[in-house]
Amino acid sequence: MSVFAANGANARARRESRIGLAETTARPGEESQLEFAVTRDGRPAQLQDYLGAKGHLVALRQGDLAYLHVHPDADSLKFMATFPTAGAYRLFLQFKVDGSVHTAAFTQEVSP
Ligand SMILES: [Cu+2]
Repeated sequence: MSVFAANGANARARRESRIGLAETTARPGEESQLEFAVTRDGRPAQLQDYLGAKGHLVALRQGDLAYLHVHPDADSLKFMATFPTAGAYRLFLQFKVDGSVHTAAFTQEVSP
């Protein structure tokens, strides 16, 4: 788990909110489920629609910055993503809580 940094100067959000990525084994060319959890004061945060989805996930491959962009099913932060090759990918998750859009970064290793 890591504390997410708010886009603006939102000290309250930084203090009380956490976001985590469930440990995932990702293999190249296979669909992987990436599941995030956002909590405020220890309870699930109320996610708001942002650009028509509860979340937006972009993954950038280390080295050549090849990327993919996926959306979750329905009201969850569960994303199905297929990483094309092995390597380290930097994930950027965007979501909206209390009218503010947040971006959180994670690293996902993809191993054959
Ligand atoms: Cu999107």
